[in-house]
Amino acid sequence: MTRALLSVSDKSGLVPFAQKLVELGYELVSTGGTHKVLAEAGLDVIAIDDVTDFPEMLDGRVKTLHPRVHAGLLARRDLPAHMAKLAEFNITPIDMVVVNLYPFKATIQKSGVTESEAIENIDIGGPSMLRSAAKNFASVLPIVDPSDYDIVIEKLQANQVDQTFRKSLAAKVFQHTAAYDALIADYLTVSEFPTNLTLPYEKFDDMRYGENPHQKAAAYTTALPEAYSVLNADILHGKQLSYNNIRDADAALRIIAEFEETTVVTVKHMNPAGIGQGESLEEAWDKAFAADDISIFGGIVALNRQVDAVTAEKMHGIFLEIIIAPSFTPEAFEILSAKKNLRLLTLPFTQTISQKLEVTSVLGGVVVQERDLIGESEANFEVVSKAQPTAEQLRAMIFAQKVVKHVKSNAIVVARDGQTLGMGAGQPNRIDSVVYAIQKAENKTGYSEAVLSSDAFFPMDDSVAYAAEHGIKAIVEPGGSIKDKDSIAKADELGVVLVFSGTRHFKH
Ligand code: 93A
Repeated sequence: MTRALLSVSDKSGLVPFAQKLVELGYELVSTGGTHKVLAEAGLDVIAIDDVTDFPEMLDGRVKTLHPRVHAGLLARRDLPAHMAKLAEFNITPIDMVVVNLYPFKATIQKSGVTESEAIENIDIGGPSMLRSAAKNFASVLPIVDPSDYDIVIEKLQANQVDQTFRKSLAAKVFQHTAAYDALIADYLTVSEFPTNLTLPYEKFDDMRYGENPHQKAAAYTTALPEAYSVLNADILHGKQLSYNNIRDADAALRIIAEFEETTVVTVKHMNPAGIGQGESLEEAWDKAFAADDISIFGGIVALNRQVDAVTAEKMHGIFLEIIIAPSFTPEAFEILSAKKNLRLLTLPFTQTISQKLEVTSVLGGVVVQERDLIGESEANFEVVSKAQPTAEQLRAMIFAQKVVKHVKSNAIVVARDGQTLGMGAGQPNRIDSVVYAIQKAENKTGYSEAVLSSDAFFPMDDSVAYAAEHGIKAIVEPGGSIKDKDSIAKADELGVVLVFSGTRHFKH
């Protein structure tokens, strides 16, 4: 007779599955709660105590951790010595393990959970049985996921349980127990950069493709989701987000989190295209749009206030991929949802970004760092030129600094208070980014009030010279170059304000 051991915390689908196993000729063995459910459903089921000849003990901490269980799972059926050993100790082989684990994640997500409650929900016996069964997948079926019950029954009925299927179930077990342990490790870890970096991620979605159509892709969320995340957004309208959509929307969320004022951010290819602020959302939109009325096409818009009908009407005229906001008025939703493919996303904007490690892939590994969450403050500014900044220039500098940290280096932002006017992004040479940003900005309304911000220091005085010669009156950069003196001298020679922010904001 074939024997299945069932021990599950999540009892959904258990009874019909067990019934089918019985029909297929399995004899059932089960632990306390699982046994109760099966017996109540009228199934013949052997109690685990009768197998181990030991009572469950230590408040259930030791139920199945017994040689009668683990030898029954681990014995190699192809080795006569192993089978003889089972016979010698009167141990019945176990051919299937159906286990899902104590709900550790759900427990630590409960508000006010104590550490001892969390620890009690670390499953030891369950993963042990799963791992024993998975190691011996050649002869034992390990089933960890209730959504696999149907396929297992189908395969058993059709006599199609082959090695490939067995191996896939075993792989699933080790992925599952590894992720389970990773979350426990994460919960208990105090050191920021542990020797083994275990990141518990869960499949969020398969995607049609990655950055390009020939690249396969999927998205994963952290096991404990972050509320302020594009992966947590409600998609009110439009089709599934693509790989690039997710990254662009993420960039938009990171940028808009800098601002409490009514703000509109547009993003293209992870760089801000235009950012505007205003008394009303409509005014903020007008400024963001005017900041770059061409690049915005096919872009992503984030707004940090409820989208109203007037603003919606204005956005409706433009081809956009995604609009993301805390909410939409019913009129605004009606206007925007007329476009079939436009995604409308909502998300709570009350969240601040928490300090978590950011992981970036390199060939053969990852590098991990803290998020760049340092705030911008006039208190850190040092005026190094003879010319002194006006209050308005200082406000514009803070605004530009908040933007420049989200632009790919070498990053230059030309902005006035509450509106970007031009940007230079990702040029390998800083002066090229300066030239480009000014070119974009210099014919726009408000350029006479504009300041120029740089994400890193100027290695030479050419950036200051170029900016000043093109009408820029105030510049903010971190400082720290051995040639700072040249830049300061150039600023004084040309009569522009130069402020050192003290903080570099590379974004590679
Ligand atoms: O407390 S345990 O770590 N010790 C064990 O020996 C053990 N055996 C099974 N947890 C153990 N289990 C877990 O009990 C299973 O993984 C399953 O999640 C749960 C099922 O318990 P019950 O059948 O009493 O509801």
